[in-house]
Amino acid sequence: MPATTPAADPQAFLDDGYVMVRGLFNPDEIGGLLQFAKIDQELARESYVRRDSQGGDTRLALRNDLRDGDPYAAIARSRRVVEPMARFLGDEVYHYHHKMMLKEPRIGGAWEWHQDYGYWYDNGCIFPDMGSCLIAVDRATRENGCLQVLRGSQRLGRINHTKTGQQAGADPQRVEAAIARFELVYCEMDPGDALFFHGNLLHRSDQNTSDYPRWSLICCYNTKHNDPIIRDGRHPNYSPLELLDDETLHRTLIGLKERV
Ligand SMILES: O=C(O)CCC(=O)C(=O)O
Repeated sequence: MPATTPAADPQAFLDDGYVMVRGLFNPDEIGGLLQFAKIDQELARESYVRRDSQGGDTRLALRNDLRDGDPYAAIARSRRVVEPMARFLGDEVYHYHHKMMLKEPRIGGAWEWHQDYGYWYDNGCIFPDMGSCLIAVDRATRENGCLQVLRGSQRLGRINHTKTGQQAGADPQRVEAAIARFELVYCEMDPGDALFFHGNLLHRSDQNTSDYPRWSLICCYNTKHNDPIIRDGRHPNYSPLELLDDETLHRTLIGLKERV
């Protein structure tokens, strides 16, 4: 499993705020997911739009629950994703939510500079010990609006967020200072590559002005010691995650081709 390679070194996550694992999912596995997702009517029905500040529409489908037989849930509970995330965050993690980002050709909107913990802080999470794993389903390039990160910016701690359009963005003055201090990295990714990143890492993405879609699955995790101090928040409180082994995940994803 690629996640045990030196690239999954927790020190790199601490220093940079992210770790890229190339080929976490092989072409057959991610190909199965891609084919299934593109015709998945339930996903399409559940998706909704978040308008960016320039009027671009970015579509996403977010789930707090892990449904039986659901391939996105299988990935979110897989050892392949969960174990590296737990190593990076230094504790057992649980599923906070997962979402498919559907950045469509020509209309897919931008995401403003933000930290995920900037959103999650208000959900009663008192530590920033939270993270996301973005898995490229389509190829992600600068042209179709790949994720951009400011390398090491998680060291700034949480920045205040305010509403811009239908999204919340980090305080622009702080963002400007961060841009002057941290390297801007365009996370171009092949299908199956995965980016693990810390909840305080500043990130954004451009509109998709290309002719190609940019779909990605983002699985978000909280640590056990950071169980929200409120109940009935926007995302779940701690409950142990039932992990899916690699062989079962592989069979699930390969088998999706038969469901399309
Ligand atoms: O998919 C993207 O372009 C950005 C998504 C993002 O930053 C988020 O959901 O927090």
